[in-house]
Amino acid sequence: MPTTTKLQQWELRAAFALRLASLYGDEVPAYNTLVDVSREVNEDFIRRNGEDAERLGSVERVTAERHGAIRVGSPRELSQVSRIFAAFGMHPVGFYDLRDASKSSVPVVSTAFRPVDPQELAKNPFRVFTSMLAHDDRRFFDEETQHQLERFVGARTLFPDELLDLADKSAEEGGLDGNEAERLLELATSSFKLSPTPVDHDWYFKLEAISAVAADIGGVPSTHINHLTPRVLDIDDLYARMQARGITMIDEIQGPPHWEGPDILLRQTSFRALAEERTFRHADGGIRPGSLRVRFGEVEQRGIALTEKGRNLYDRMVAEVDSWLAASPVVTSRAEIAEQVWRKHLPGTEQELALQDLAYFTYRLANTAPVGHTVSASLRELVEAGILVPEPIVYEDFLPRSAAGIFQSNLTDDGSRDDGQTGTPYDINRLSEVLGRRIFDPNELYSAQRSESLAQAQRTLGITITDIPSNK
Ligand code: OOG
Ligand code: NI
Repeated sequence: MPTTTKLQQWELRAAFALRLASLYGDEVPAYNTLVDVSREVNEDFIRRNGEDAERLGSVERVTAERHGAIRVGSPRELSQVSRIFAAFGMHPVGFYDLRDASKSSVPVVSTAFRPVDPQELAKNPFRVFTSMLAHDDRRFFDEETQHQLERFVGARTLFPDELLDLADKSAEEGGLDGNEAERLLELATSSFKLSPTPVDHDWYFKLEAISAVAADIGGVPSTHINHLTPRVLDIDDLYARMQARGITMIDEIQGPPHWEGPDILLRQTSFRALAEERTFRHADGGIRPGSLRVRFGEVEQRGIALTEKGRNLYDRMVAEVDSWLAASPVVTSRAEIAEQVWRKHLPGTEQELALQDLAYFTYRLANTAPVGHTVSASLRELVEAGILVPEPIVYEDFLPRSAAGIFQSNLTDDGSRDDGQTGTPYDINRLSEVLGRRIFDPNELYSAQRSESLAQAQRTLGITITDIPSNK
């Protein structure tokens, strides 16, 4: 008889998310307000919308749902962090290059660690947006600064060996027993705690003049959570309630607008970074208090995942909003313009999003499903006849432009960059090499879910569906 029960990866993941939330709530109390208001918003939304409210995720999932953001300084640190997340069943998905997504100086490339299996996502979808400093990118760092960064980051230890060993064991064995699980959680959580070690003043501010993000990563002796983000079902409501409480939010909600049709992708907003006390070590040897503003609170509302075709349409719509706004910046707001652009181009129903292959859905067989004696039918026929019911696949990833907007909205200064220099080439393959494991392509994951459900429908109905979308 086993004396200790083994904790599965999803249980470890749920516990890890909770511990980070309690750590971050202690460090940044405004985060607790955000979580309280998010809960109120969700409860009211569910009261107003009944069952429909759970269309994009169960109440249990959405209430527990968080994403975190962390930043590391080197390929070595990134590969270590990826071993830690693997212990919790979180795998790298997607590549985001924020260096070009922003006019400010944001010298990072990123991926997100998250569960990839739909059942695992349903149990606990905790995900962490993880950025690595591109310290060798000449547009931001000259040779001397690059070497200083390499020395500084190379000399620190973010994650103790004991943590990495336990993490590898959990990844291999699919979880850990009680005592080891506790130790893993303790060590993993404390490696994201804000360090009390004094910050080298001159080094930090040398980096900050180049990029506040670079200073937050390479100017301090350890790493920390940058933000934790609860999920809400109505972000407009959340925004209004936070303002009403006197909390200054960034100017607008990033991503798609509010409109009467289906929610797509991801809408996000945040409150501004708050001043936090830190101690600094000065050139004269003195240690004195000061403050930094780098950490903030963010909130998000998730919509349906778009196919490549849908994503291209999305990008065209965003471009249309931009050019329209540039032509009439004073009279109209981005949100109003976007709402009109959405109405003009995007189908107003989930069913059409599915049938025009703009967004990802799985297909459920209706309880009463007589197909007759046919051997084949099109997806449109089956859906319009009510035989197959499209169920939306929620977008589990991030948007580079919103991410850049979130980074940027919290910078007091644009920093400096020299676009005459050539940037270090990074893409999903190069970052996969750094991680030592393949980064999943989000579209492949969504598309596999759709294909599986359609294959199942064909088997059950005993017919061929003629127009199954084949690509991503
Ligand atoms: C990450 C910013 C990106 C999001 O939600 O898009 C992000 C960071 O500030 O480190 O978290
Ligand atoms: Ni975020």
